[in-house]
Amino acid sequence: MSSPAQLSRRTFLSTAAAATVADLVVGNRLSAEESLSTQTVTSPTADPVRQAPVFVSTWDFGRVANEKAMATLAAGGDMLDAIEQGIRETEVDADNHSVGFGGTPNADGVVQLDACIMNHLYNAGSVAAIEDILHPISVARLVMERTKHVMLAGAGARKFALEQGIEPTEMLTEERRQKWQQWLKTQQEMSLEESHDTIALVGCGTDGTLSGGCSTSGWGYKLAGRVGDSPIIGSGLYVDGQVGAAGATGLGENVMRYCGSFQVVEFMARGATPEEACIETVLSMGRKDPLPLKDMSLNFVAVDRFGRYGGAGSDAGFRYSVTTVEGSQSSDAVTVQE
Ligand code: SD4
Repeated sequence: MSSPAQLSRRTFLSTAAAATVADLVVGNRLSAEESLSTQTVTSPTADPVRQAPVFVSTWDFGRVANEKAMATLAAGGDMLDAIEQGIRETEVDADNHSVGFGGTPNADGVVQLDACIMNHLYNAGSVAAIEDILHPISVARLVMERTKHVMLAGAGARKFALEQGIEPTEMLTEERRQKWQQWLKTQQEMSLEESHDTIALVGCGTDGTLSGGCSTSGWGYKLAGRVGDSPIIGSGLYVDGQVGAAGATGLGENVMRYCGSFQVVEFMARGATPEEACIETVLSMGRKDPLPLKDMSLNFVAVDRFGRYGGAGSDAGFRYSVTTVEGSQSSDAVTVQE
């Protein structure tokens, strides 16, 4: 079997038909002429110089999480500490209505949270539909480190967290409770934009160590017990310590049917850059699914073991944040549409 280094030198052949891809990629940083459709994407003949540490996360607010992750690393934490501490920042932000405290509740008015974490050694922990817990990402880590399981759900996940000494917290804010009561009158489905603030945070450490995490309150006013892509290893997050890491935001029902983040990492394993891998994953899902891409809400961020990073999604407004030792920036991801 080829080593990852050999794999990275392989020629990466886009599987898409040329015309189709040219029609679909309308990214701001990838013109149709440059798109994967019109050329064979050849990965470098030598490994690129590693540019790490780097943290990459979904949306503009991810910047705060990235910077906390970088500070944690600088203070002597490891990559998993960095990811956990970074995501905890988002989880306590009451202004983010799709993650942690202040998250939008389910149809019964209960905030149910999903989160997962994964390291470079294929160890993972996850909690799904957990209630009353301020930091689901930390419980996910405890599942990984202190149990023989990968995933705990619902009442069992909550019980485990309390047994670990975590105090229960009411996660529904008064503001969200009032919104939910208004919603009860119409029960109108939440738009994609309103449900759109999951944090997926992936990073590459100075020595190439990869890790990632994801946390969300999920689709607003979902049915009680609904679990999205975010806590599912391979869907909302995947880390291959020898290749790269990827995370997702968007409509979990669509991401999880295709194991989205796993696909991104697999494209990187075959030589794609992180950005190419995100684009190819969205394209591949779009080709298979009867839904138009514009209605699928599939958005990914990725980093590889060289510290290269990228993002792409089917949502025109999808943005992502990057933090290196030089600073942070948030920018538009490549948009992939029909
Ligand atoms: C979910 N993927 O539960 C999450 C929602 C999301 O930004 O990403 N919001 O389906």
